[in-house]
Amino acid sequence: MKRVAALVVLALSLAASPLAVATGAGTEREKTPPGTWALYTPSEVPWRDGPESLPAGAKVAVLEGDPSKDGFFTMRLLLPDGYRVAPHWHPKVERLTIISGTLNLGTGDRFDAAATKALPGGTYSSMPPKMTHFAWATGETVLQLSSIGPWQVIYVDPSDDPRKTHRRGGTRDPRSPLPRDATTPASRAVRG
Ligand SMILES: [Cu+2]
Repeated sequence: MKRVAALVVLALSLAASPLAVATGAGTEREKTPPGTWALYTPSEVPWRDGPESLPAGAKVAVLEGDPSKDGFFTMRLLLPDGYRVAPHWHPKVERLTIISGTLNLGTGDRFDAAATKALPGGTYSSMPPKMTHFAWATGETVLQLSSIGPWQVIYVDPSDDPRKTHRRGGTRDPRSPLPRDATTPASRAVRG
């Protein structure tokens, strides 16, 4: 009896472990298929470096679904103090909740740190597709995107796209789906 209980505890802890999500085979969607419980307490959020579509220094955690695919997803972004994202747009609605810190968000094609609105923790934004915007962070800032994938970032100035610097000659079409990196290492393995 005791052994059964121990096995159950082990199975539960494996299922909830960020490590299991980060290293397991298959996509994030398969880890939390519809009808199963995706639960992350703050210390269990599976942060890792990325995504590739944003400048280096950010962290990303996929909590539900697969942002590179069609369908609902939830992911978090952690931006260090002073982090900047150049003007860009998304082909789909970007639904954003600020969890902590302050995101300074501006609209338009030109980055202007002075022309932003300070959005503190607790803010919700639902931005229509193709609206150009840019942002910078005051203090370490955590955002949550809960939206319908695929999530793509298209920079107004392609030279702002950090994916270009990863590939010689910048052969990648920025309009093609989000790089594998934007989801989970698991799905990277599957898709790569
Ligand atoms: Cu955006």
